[in-house]
Amino acid sequence: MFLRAARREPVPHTPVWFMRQAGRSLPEYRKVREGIPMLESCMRPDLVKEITLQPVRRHGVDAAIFFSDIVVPLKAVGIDVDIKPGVGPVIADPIRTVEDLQRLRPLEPDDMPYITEAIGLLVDELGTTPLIGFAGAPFTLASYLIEGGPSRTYENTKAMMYGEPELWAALVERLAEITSAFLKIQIEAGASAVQLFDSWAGALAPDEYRRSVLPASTKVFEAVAPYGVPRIHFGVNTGELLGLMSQAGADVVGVDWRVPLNLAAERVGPGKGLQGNLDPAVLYAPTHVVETKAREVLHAAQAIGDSGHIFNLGHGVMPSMDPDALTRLVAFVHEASAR
Ligand code: 1CP
Repeated sequence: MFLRAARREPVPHTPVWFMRQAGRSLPEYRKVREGIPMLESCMRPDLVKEITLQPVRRHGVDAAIFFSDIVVPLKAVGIDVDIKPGVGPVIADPIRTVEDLQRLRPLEPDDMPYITEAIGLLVDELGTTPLIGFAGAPFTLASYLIEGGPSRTYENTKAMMYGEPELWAALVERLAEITSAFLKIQIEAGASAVQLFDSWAGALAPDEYRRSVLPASTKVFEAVAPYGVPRIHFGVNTGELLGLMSQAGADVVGVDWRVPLNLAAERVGPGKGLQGNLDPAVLYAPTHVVETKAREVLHAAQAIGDSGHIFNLGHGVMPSMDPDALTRLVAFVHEASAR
C-alpha cells in the first residue's frame, strides 16, 4: 500500500506511518534500550530489528522505518560523535576549517556490516510490510558537524555558508557522497524506499537554499535514482522551500503541519506524492478532535487525486505521546480513507 501510494498508483486506502514511530513513546522500546547507549543500540542488529518491528506490531502501520540515526554514518567514517540523552547528537571536535574537512573520509560499503545485517534480518521478518531506509541531508548533517550539536540559530553553519562558500561547498559535497553511500547500503540490503531528512533546512531563505543546499541534495537523489525505489524528501518549517525540495529529485515531498496539503500540492508541482501532515500535538487532544483533524488532512490531500498521499505526522512522534492514540489514528485513517 505504502509503495503503491508512493508511486501514485491506486490504493484501497491511504497508507500511514509515523516519523519517530520507533522510540521513546513505547514502553517496550524503553525496556529493550535500558542501559544501552543510543549509538551502541544502532550497531546491534538484534536490537535494531526488535525496535524497528515494535511500532509495526503495535500500531499496524503500513511501513517500518529503519531504527538508526542520521549521525551513524558520521560515526562510521570516524567522527567522534555521541548521542546524549535529552540533548541529541554531540560532536567532540566540530568541523570549521579546511583542515577539519580531512577528517571526513568517504563511507565505504564495508564500513557498516551491522546495517546490512540488521536490514537483512528485518526484511525477512517484515514480509510484505516495506522498510523505509533514511539518511540526513547534507545541510542538516553539516549543521551538527559545524555547530557541534543541536542549534536554534545555526550561526556557525551560516557563517561558513555565507562567509566561506568554497569551504561550505566542499563540505556539503563530501556529505552528499557519504549520504548517498549510506542510502545505497540500505537499499542494497533490502530497504524498499528512502527518506532524506533535511530536518533543519527551514532555517534558510529560498535563494540561499537554492544556491548552497539544492546542488548537494540533488546529487543524493540522483545517486539513488537508478535503484528505482521511491524517494521522500522532508524538512520542518519548509513551507517556502517545498518547490525546491521537490525539484531536488523527490518522488514524494514530506510536509510539516504548517502548510495545508492542497497548498503544498501547488508548491511541489504535478506528478509528486505528498506525505504528512497532522500536527503531532493534535494527538494530545480528545479522540474526536484527532479524527476531525485527520479527516481535514485526508480532505486536503484530495488535491493530488485519489492516490499519492501517505499519511504521517507533520514531524515526529513525541516521547510523552499516548501510544494508544497512535494506534487509534492508524485505524481511523484506514477506515476514513477506504475507497
Ligand atoms: O535514546 C534515545 O531514545 C534517543 C532518541 C533518538 C531516537 C529514538 C535519537 C536521538 N535518534 C533516534 C532514532 C532516529 N533518529 C530515527 C529512527 C526512529 C524512527 O523514526 O522511528 C530516525 C529516522 C532519526 C533521524 C534523526 N535524527 C533526525 C531526522 C528526523 C527528525 O526528527 O527530524 C534528526 C534531526 C536526528 C538527530 C537526533 N537524534 C536524536 C535526537 C534527539 C535528535 C534531534 C536533536 C536535535 O534537536 O537536533
